[in-house]
Amino acid sequence: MKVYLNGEFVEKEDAKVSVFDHGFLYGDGVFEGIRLYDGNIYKLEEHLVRLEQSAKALLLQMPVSRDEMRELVCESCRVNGLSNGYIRLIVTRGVGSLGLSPRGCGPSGLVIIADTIELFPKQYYEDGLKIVTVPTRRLSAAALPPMVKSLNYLNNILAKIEAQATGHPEALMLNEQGYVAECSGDNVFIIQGTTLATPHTASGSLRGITRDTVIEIAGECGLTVEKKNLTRYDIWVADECFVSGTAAEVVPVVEVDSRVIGDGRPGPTTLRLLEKFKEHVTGDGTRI
Ligand code: PXG
Repeated sequence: MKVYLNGEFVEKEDAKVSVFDHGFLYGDGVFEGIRLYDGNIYKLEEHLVRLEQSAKALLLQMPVSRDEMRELVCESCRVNGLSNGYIRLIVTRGVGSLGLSPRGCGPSGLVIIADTIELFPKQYYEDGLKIVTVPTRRLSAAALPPMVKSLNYLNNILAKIEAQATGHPEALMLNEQGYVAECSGDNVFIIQGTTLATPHTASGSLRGITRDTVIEIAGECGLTVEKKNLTRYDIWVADECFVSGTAAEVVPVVEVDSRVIGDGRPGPTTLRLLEKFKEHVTGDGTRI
């Protein structure tokens, strides 16, 4: 496998970054995770825009233009002979000295990994996830806007550790006000009758690109979409629940905090959305 690293494609074993890169020293950088389906990169443009916006929020200089980035992403898939996979784009502050200041760092580092992806075990898609609310709250937007997809994922990693410590594969995270924000690496949705509800981004969730896709296809399933504050109670008593993300796609949730959701099986509307989601992602995208 070849990895793009600061201007050249190198073998995976040689893809090494400096320990003085502030991406390594401080998590000072941004990233994206993108899917390749049948030779088409799904929503590449949306991912490139979000990457640029994350960088802008951190006053981080993009190392290449949008056009160059698009071409490098496609080239990364081609050189690895991939037609299905997962692309990880990473932009770092670059090499600097010890100390937080980004002054003197640079140029920005760029890494593109195009690899295959290991999904959640198949069983989760068939039987649904059992998740739990964790004590760690989602970072306040006043501390670091949750829409910035930064290299510092400790907030989410702590949540994941707490969920796993209780034997659950995923964590439900609340914001400082106690409303539902998202899961450690996925957005969360509930279905109540013919309404699909998800926390608005101001609640402390990432504006997930898969979330946007789910919202787009919800109309085709006859659902009304609401973005609003959700409480744990709203989730517990929902007819159906699921999570969404680039890596996970759409995964049914059948239990939250020991409360069984619906009849404890993946809900019929969730399964219809999942079907439509699969059709949507495979027929669309940027040809590599
Ligand atoms: N929330 C958070 C905090 C995320 O990190 C999502 C929601 C879903 O967003 P998308 O745009 O993917 O629908 C994410 C997704 C990785 C990796 O290793 C990426 C994510 C999460 C976990 C791991 O590339 N991002």
